[in-house]
Parts: sequence; C-alpha cells; structure tokens
Amino acid sequence: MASNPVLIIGHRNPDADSICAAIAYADFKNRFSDRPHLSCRCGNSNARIEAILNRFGQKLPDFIGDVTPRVKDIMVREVVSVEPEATCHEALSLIDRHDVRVLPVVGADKKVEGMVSVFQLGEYFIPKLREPKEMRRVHTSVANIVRALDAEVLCSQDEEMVDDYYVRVGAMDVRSFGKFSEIEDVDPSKSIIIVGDRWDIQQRSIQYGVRLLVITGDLKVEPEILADAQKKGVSLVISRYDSATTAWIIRSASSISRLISSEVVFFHGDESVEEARRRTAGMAQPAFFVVDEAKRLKGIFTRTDLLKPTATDIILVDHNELGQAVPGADQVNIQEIVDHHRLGNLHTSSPILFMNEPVGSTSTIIADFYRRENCEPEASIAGLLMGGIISDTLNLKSPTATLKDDRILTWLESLAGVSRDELADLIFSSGSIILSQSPQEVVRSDFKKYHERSWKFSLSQVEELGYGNFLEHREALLGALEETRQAENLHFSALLVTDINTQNSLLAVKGDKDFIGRIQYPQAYAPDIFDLQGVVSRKKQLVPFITSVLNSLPDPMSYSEESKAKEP
Ligand SMILES: [Mn+2]
Repeated sequence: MASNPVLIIGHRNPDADSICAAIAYADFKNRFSDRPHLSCRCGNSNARIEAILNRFGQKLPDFIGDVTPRVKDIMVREVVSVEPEATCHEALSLIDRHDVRVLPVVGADKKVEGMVSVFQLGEYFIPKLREPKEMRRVHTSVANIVRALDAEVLCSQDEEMVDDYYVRVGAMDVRSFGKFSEIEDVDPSKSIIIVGDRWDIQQRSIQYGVRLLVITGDLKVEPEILADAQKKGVSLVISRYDSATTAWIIRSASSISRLISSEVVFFHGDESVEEARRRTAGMAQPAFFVVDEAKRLKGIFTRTDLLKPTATDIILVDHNELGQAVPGADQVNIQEIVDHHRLGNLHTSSPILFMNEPVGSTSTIIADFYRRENCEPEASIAGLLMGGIISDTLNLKSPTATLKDDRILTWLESLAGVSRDELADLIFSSGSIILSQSPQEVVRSDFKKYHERSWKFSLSQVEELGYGNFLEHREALLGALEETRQAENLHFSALLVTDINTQNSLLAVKGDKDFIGRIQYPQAYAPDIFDLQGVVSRKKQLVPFITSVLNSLPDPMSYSEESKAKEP
C-alpha cells in the first residue's frame, strides 16, 4: 500500500470553507484510514482565514501550487553507473547484478559522458567471421586483464597502459606458432599469448617479446621462464581458468571506451511526465537520463516508467470543477470529491467517492461525516468547522444555508465551546479585504472561473461590512477587474461585493457589452455597477442568474464565426 500522503485540497484562491474543510477532513481521514492524509491549499490565505485559524490554534496548510506529475516523481534515483575507464567485464557484471539494460557512463566530475547498453555490449561479443583479426583485438591494459582474470602476477610491465592488443591461444605446434605472427602482421609487443604448460611455446613467446603471456589452468612456471620473461620485459601471469575461458574473459576485459554511445537524451527533473511522453515517442533509446544544469546525473527512467500510473492521490474539497482545482489535478488520481457546488464537467478514469450535498458549506458535510461515525471532533477542529460554515453562509443568513447547517452548527457549538454569534463577530470583523489588499488581490482573493457554452467569465466575491470601502476604491477595483479579464482572456469579469449587515450585494462587471446590456438589475453609482438586492450567494443566486442571461444571448463562438463570414 502506498504510504505517500493523500493530499486534501480546496479550490484555487481558497476561502475559509475550503481551508477549514481540508484541515478537518484530513483529521477525520487520519482517524479512520491507514494511509496518512495531508491538508493543502493552492492559493494565498486572507485575513478571515487567519482569524479563524488563530482562534483555534491551527496552522495554515502547506501550499501546493501544482500537482502535475514531473519526471523527478517517476525517475529512479538510485542509478547504477559505470566509469568511462571500466571494462566490458565490469559493465556486464553491473548489468547482470542489477538487472538493468543500460548503464550511464559517468566521469569523475559526476557528469554524464554517454551510455553503454546490453545491446552494444552484446554486439561487441558477437563473432565477426569476416574479420578474424578484429575478433582477436582487445582495447585494454594488463591491469584490466589481471583484474578480470583475478590472475596471479609473476612479473609485469606498464600495467596501466591501455592499447590495442591481439589475443592468441598457443595451441599449435611451436613451428606453426612462429608463422602466425608474420601472416597476421601483428607486432609481438601487441600480442597476448594464452598457453598451458607448454614450455616451448612459453619460451618462444618470450623470445618474440610478446606483451603478455598468460599461463592457464593454474599451472606452475619453470623458474627459468620467469627469469627470461623478466629479462625480456614480458608480463607473465597465471590464470586459474582453462584456455578457452581465459580467452573469453580477456576479451571481456576490453575497455568500454569505444562502446560508449553519445546518443543520450537528457531530461530535467521538473519536466512534466506528459511532455516527456511526447518527447520520447518514437525514440529508440532504452532509457533516458535526468540531469541537473551541470549535466550531473540525478536519475534515470524508461518508457515503461512514463506509462506507470501516477502515485499522487488527491481529494478535492469545496469544488468539483477542474478549472477551479489545483493545476495538474486532471493528471493525478482524484480519490474523492466532497463539495456543495453545482456539478461541473469533471471526468475520472475510475469510480470515486463523490459527495455533493446542497448545504451551506463543505464544512457542514465534513462535520456530518464525524456525526455519522458517532465520533466527536476535537474542540479546535469543531471550531474550524464552525468557521467554515459561518463564513460560507454569512452565519446562516445566506439563502444557501439549510436546516442541516443550523443543526450541525448547534452540535459544533457544544464541542468547540464558542457560540456561533461570537465566532461570526470575530470572522466578519477580521478586517476588510478591500482595505488590506491591493485591487488586484481583492479581485483574485476569492476568484472563480466559469465556462458556459463558449462563454468564459470569472466571478469574484468579497464580503464587507457596508459598501463604504468598495465605493471609495471602486475606480481602482473596476480597473483591476478589467486587467484580470484581459489577463485571463475572458468575455467578462465580475466582482460581487456583499454587505454582511444588510444581506445585499453590488455587482461590478467589466467586459462584453451585450452581456452587460442584458443585466436587469438597477445600475448604482456607475454604469458597470448593479444593485443586487437580496443577493448574497454567488453559487445559488449569482451563477444561475448569469447563466440565464447568457442563455438569452448567442454563443460567442458561433457569433464571432458569423461575423467573420460576413467580412468581405
Ligand atoms: Mn464552500
């Protein structure tokens, strides 16, 4: 079972309900689930959220701005790599021991120099019958051979010098042996001779001055031979293997340097898995390397790793539309949705728990989860849930408030040890967002985007004690609204300013003239501000009103195509 925590996260630009519901639901889940659950947020806090969290001694959840699966999430971090000076034998041992197909070649500075694959190594060992001389060539040093054979060294010269050498088994008669060197035109100093306890061949090889003489079968050498080898500068070693095996091992002691492929595809850990899938499509590389700016190896992944399901699991609270969810939500596993908004257009690949109840707040639903389990939240969690309910329903004065919100609130009051009115006073006097934040931040603080047919628009909401602060800053706020509309490429952007005292709202709108022209509410203070008597709920009153206005207008998509067609 996966042990990474399930992330519980509210909508972008979180409001108090989103934050409180996420914290409380994580608490609930951690009581009843084996798996850890962690509350998160994908936006900034505000004065009201801070006031509730401080009142109940709770911390703001961690910020997670994006859950898009990244290459670093799927890569293997413990990478088996090989040095450029390694031998085929060492590379093959690593491949065998770690059951991998590819080895990154990493230099002393930790930079990736290329790769060797099973495929390249295999090809090197396939006999090339047309080039017998080539088949006997090894590119290595005496030291490499000694290491690969685990040989006993009797005497040696320039052990570390890497060069091209030609291997031959001294199996023929000593008279034939001499002719070979001439026919093949191999300099004796480039010859490696493998031989058993054949004194004559041993002696002849030393006379020729071969590079290395390997005695097989763990056989002893006459003292005279050793003395001659030392005199002639011939390296002399004893292999415990038979001649055929020894020849094979010497070939494998070839350096990998000539087999290193530079056709390596590099990735950065922050690249999205989706992008990596696109980039690797049609590529033949068996593996891809993840490096940092200095080309130092950080991880490795294969195409199979890209196809594995993501390990990120999330639970959405207080929203169900992807446009309002944390970026990347569509690429991870949404395990549950707990919400009280209209149904959006979210699709999931497997069945999920979807809890949508038309009550005043998501916090109401979370509190009800505790009740149903006959379980009482701690005082601080009960207080947070009260904060979410009071904030979202304007202390039950909003038309979205239901009898259930009322009952749950009464239950929570007894657990939290605070009355709803006392908490409501604290929440609604926690400072005007309009006074404490920039016009842009006001528009963005509780900002939701919607998509209705081809219409794209945003509805922000602020709750204030009276309209005074809004009217004082209305020019700047209308400007910020228009800037937001342009930045988000929307048909219109609106800001609902709700007066908590009178339970009425003003709606400021910037954008599409046809839409604004159809708004039936009276204008107030300015042509783009409307007086929405009795409207306090964006979800229950404003969104249905705007949808009905849009339905009386042609779809902007067909409209623009029509007008394009009319152009000469
Ligand atoms: Mn809510």
